[in-house]
Amino acid sequence: MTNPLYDTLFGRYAGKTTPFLHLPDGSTITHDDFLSMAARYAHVFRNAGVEPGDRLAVQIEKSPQALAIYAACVQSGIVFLPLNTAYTANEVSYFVENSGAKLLVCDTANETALTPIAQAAGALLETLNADGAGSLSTQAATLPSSFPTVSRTHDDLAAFLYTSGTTGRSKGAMLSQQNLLSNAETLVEYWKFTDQDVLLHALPIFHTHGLFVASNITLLAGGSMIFMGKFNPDQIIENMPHATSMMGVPTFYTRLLDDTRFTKALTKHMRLFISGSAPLLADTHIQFENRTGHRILERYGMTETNMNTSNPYEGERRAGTVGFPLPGVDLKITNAETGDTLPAGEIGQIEVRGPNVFQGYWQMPEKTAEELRDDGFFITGDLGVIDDQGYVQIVGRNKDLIISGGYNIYPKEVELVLDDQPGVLESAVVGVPHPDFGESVVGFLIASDEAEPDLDAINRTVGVSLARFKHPKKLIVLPNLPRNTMGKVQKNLLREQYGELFSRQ
Ligand code: MLC
Ligand code: AMP
Repeated sequence: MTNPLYDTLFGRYAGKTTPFLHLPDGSTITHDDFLSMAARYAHVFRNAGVEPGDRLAVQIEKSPQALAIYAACVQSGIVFLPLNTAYTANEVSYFVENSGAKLLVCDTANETALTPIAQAAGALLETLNADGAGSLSTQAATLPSSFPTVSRTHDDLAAFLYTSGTTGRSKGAMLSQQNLLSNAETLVEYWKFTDQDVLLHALPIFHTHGLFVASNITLLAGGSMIFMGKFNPDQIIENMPHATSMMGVPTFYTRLLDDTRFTKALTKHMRLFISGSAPLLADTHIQFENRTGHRILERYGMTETNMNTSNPYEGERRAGTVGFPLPGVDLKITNAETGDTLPAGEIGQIEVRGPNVFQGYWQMPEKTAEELRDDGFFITGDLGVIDDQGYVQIVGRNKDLIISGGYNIYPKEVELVLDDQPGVLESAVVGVPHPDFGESVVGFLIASDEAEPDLDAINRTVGVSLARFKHPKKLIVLPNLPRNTMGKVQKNLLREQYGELFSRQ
């Protein structure tokens, strides 16, 4: 009986009282405590009739328990489907229904709103709060602290992560055990993680970055994590003396640079700062080095592929680039029209292939075929160029996507909601530079003949449909939208014209 992902990341710690999670209240959870918690949850899931291969959706605040649900799913062969806590009930409804989840775990605060949604989708519902209380823990308390690991192969699915689509419908990216394991193995070696590492973990654990990159690597290396509920500069600064490494989105680093307590002395002992999920401005890279003497190591990844490229650990970490393709990853730059590979120095779409690349989108064969070629190359939708020394630079996106504070927002999804509002004839949503979030969402509205749009009312309605981070930070009514001769809205002109909207005072 083997389960490669469970055995490698979790099972090997059975009986080991080595520290795994250091919590802000000063307590520590050992590897063995963590495995016992996961095993009890695995029993609850089995007793509820959730079978290997079934999906289990989870929308709860970050906590050791939330991470243990991931381990429980891996151990029992269940496909783990974590959801952003910011998603509204409307959004969760789609994910539960689309994935066919057998069970939804939510916070008790959302139980009333989500119970009818789970029922309509034929899913069971259990609760778990950030403090560990809830129906899941109540049942788990009386169950055994070990669970017979379910046998899996490398090709079996381990997780679904939903990514928004250009048409506005989210797609479930299917990730196999091998996708996750191979990437963790590569990164531990590339970034030289060891059992001496203590990682500052302030990222959410419902996305690739905080869940797979940060947690899987730490587990594989045998290190521990200072596990914080969310990014809070006070907590980061207080805990940094006990850490060796940190991972974050660029907003983490710009916020730390804004804090005068973030000094060279504070970071002197640190081994590594890693950034990803959104472009790190070369200026931030340089400021960080001037302040601390450390060069942030920037890497590039995606939900569908885990990590693809990274700046080197030992060689030159070059600002404004995402480094080299990782070992085992093939990367090429192609002509978007013909698919032909372009020579070094030419800009084109980035395609990647390797054991890290996902298995396709759940029940969307056409979407899968559009992005995943028969020969295994995945069309990322990012535009890039490779320089003469092999460094990959991301220069833009071939997809209409906004990345705000590391979260992805597909304009189409927001436009569909805005277009539906009284007084709105049509809308265009674009991302403009923002000093804190990198990019921020702005909604442009064209009034209908009958009425003027009521912006307050629109903001309220948007709040019911869409997660907070997707809301336009500003709505602007225009007499018309700039269009090209084909009638297509020229979003680039809006981005240029409103580029200074959020610039620092
Ligand atoms: C919060 N808000 C955001 C936001 N996060 N708005 C836009 N973009 C975001 N990212 C909203 C809040 O709801 C609030 O709204 C207001 O902005 C201010 O909130 P805040 O308290 O300042 O935000 P905070 O809680 O501090 O969160 C900011 C953040 C967080 C940057 C710390 O967004 C974060 O942890 N981001 C990480 C995302 C991540 O892990 N991405 C990885 C994806 S994986 P209001 O109106 O109520 O005040 C991936 C692949 C790869 O991309 O390569 O890694
Ligand atoms: P997601 O779908 O949330 O996984 O986001 C993946 C997208 O984030 C990629 O397609 C890129 O556009 C972007 N991304 C991730 N890392 C970087 C980076 N280091 N620099 C620029 N963009 C990045």
